Formats: sequence, structure tokens, C-alpha cells
Amino acid sequence: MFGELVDKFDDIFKKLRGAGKLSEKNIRDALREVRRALLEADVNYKVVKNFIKSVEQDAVGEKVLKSIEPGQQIVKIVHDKLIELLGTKAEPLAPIDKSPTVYMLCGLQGSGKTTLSGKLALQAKRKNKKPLLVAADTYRPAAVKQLQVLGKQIDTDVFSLDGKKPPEICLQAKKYAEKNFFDLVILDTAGRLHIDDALMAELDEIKAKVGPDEILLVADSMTGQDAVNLAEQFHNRLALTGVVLSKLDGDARGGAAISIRAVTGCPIKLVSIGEKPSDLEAFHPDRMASRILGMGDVVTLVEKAQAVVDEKQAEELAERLRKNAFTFDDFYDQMQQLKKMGPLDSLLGMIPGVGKALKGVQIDERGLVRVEAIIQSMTPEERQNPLIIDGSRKRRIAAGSGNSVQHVNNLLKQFFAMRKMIKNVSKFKFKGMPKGSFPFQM
Ligand SMILES: Nc1nc2c(ncn2[C@@H]2O[C@H](COP(=O)(O)OP(=O)(O)O)[C@@H](O)[C@H]2O)c(=O)[nH]1
Ligand SMILES: [Mg+2]
Repeated sequence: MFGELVDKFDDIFKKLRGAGKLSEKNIRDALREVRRALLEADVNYKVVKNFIKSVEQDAVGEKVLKSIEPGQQIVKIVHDKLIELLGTKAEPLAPIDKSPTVYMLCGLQGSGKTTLSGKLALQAKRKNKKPLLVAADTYRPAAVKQLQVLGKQIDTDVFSLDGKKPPEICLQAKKYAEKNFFDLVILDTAGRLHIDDALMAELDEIKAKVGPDEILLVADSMTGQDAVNLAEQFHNRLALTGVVLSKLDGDARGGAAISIRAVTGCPIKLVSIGEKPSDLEAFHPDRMASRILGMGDVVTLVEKAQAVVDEKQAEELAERLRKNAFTFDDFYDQMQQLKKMGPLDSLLGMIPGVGKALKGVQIDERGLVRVEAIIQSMTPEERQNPLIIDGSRKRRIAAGSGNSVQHVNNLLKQFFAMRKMIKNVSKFKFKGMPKGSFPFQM
């Protein structure tokens, strides 16, 4: 996320921190670099201008210059101002407390509306709410089918009506949800290639007929300033309740994320960080500012872990670790939990300093697939007691998983080394997070 911008901030801050004594000129030079970095990240130029002005007001003064660590002070000022720019505090979605609550999604074609529908449905299910997906895109031939496939994948009902216009479909869906005790209705509306009046009129009509609790614009963060302009136009016409930035996992430069709130006044509520139904995060201005400034985001990482790690399971695992009874079954479970947390590189990027260290390194998720295949080719007995795996068992496992004996050997070696290491650290409380075990070098 925001790779280049993060790097530039890192360089600028390193210079500031290293300077010891700062002069007003040092500071102005640094701010000029900040300005350039933001512009190159495609942040709206007016937003940049105001941002630099407000940082400058606080940064160039006796108080900062005479402080013990002026460089650190300036980093803090930039951080604080960036949080302000991003919206200060997180704005959660409207609670799912009606029968039904309605979320309406809109945006251009390909921005990620349908994908987001699935993510929101999954999130609702995890809170024990019953969601209904509504196929309100009747223009693209395969759109209804796409939603039905997605619905099946996450085990969620999909509402569709042949031969009706989207506003009517949405209204009927809401009635259906009322009657059948759904908690949340998610309207997956049609997009267009560009904003046009017919689209806006249709969205207006849906809004008037259904009275949604949330009107969310899905904006593709890869499109930079176009996303900002789009958000402005949608907001003027529909009075959005929030923006969802999609595809933030890609090589978006950050311009959309940093400008949208300031330009439109509309809060960013969620960010979409991948194609899988679980790749969704709440937007927290403070955490996002930390990530942009290369400070990592440990809070989100811990939350992700908590969402997928079963507390009781973690306790049991800790107990087994203390007794040195860690098996390949445990190992496999840990891998599955890690996978549920999201794409590996986006997780690593949240650890302070790691994002930078891994720059340019392609994380090879295929290594994980190989490890999985090898473990799956073991018998239950071998998984429980890996010490019995001798030469002929190794050859069988290698053949069964489509790997070489060398690969099996590597995994066993790493497993035993890890078990030993875990035993040494298990006097500390083990919280269910895989420690030092990933990624594998295979
Ligand atoms: N990498 C990435 N791809 C996404 C994300 N959201 C959607 N996509 C992909 O973008 C494409 C268009 O998404 P879709 O939901 O069909 O867009 P819609 O036309 O707005 O409904 C699909 O290939 C999705 O898999 C995201 O957050 N990250
Ligand atoms: Mg769609």
C-alpha cells in the first residue's frame, strides 16, 4: 500500500531526525520535499497546499526549534495533520438494527461494488446477522449470475427479479427482506463506464423508493484524482453517507485516499484490500496515517488476528507448546488461521519497519501451498508424531504431494527447529499468533 510515498516519507524523516539541531531552513527544505512527495502521489494540489501551510504554522517556530528532539517533533506534527486530513476519527457503518437495515452501493463499472457486496454480507454473517444480496444491476448480462455465484460461495441468499427495473427490484427486495426476517439488505446497483444522467436518475429513484441507511460510493483507489472527482459528483447528487476505497492492495499511489475526505467532506468508511470476501478493513484515519508515514499498523494486525483466532483454541495450543507436543496438525491449523487474515504481504506491511525491509521482495505464497500439500500427504499418525517419518515415508510423502524428498526434508528440519525455538520462548504467554514461523524459505 502506497509503497513509493512511504519510502519518500521515510527518507525525509530520516534526514530530519538525523540532523540533531535544526534550522528554520532545514525545516522548510523538508516541507518542500513533503510537498513534492504528496504531489507525486497524485494528491489534489489544493489539499497539498493547505496541508503544507498548516504543518508549517506549527513546525516553524521557537517551540519546535528549541525542543530536545526537533526532528521527532516535526514528524509528530506531520502525523497529526495527516490524521486530521484523513478525517480525524473512524466513522463506522450504520448499525444493523432495523428489520431490515439497507446499504446501497454505487460507483462506476469495475470499481468493486459486487465484490464489496459479498464482503459486507460476510461481515454481517460474522456478527450473526442475516444479509440479503440484491442484484440491481440488470444491464450487464452476467451481473446477476456473478452475484449468485458469490452468494453461493458465502452461503447468502440473493434476490433478483426478471424483467423489472432496478428501483422496482430494490423496493421488492426490501419488502421480501421484511417478510422473511433479513437483518441487512445490500443493494448491488449497476455501474456505468462514466457518470451519466440516466445512471444518476436511477440511483436517485432507488434512494427515494427504498430510503437506504447507508449510501456508499465504491471508488477505485487506483484511479487517483479521477476517484476524487467522481466522489464529488456522486456526493453532490446523492448525498453519500460514505466512501469505500477499493483496490488499496494494489499499487495505488495514495492520492485518492488522502484527498477524498478533504475535497468532498464525505468520510471514508471502509477500505477494500483484495478480491477475497474477507479482504475488508474499517478505515481509521490514525492507523492509515501511521501506515503512510511508514510507522506500521500494529493495532489492525492484532485485530485481524483476534477476529480469526479462537481464544480457547489458542489457550490449548499454548498448553501443548509448553509440553513440547506441537504437531503438524497444530502447524497446519496455524497456517489456516494466518491465511484467513488476508494477503501475506499486506499483513507484513503493517509491522513497523517490515514494509520497507521487504521492498521489492516478492512474497512467494506458493511456498505456503507447497507446505500445505506436504502436510496433507502425511498420515494422521505422521502428523501427530513426525519423528517416525523415515526415508521411505519421506519418499511416499514427496510423491504424494508432487514434491521432491529435499522439500520434505526442508520442511521437517524447519518444523523441528521451530518446535525447539517455541519451547524456549514458551515461558512467555503464547497468544495464538504464529511467531517467527512465516514465511517459509522453500
Ligand atoms: N485487488 C483487488 N481487486 C478487487 C478489489 N475489489 C474488486 N476487485 C476486482 O475488481 C474487479 C471488478 O470488481 P466488481 O466487484 O465486479 O466490480 P463492479 O463492476 O463495481 O461490481 C474484479 O475482478 C474484482 O475481483 C480489491 O479491493 N482489490
Ligand atoms: Mg457488479
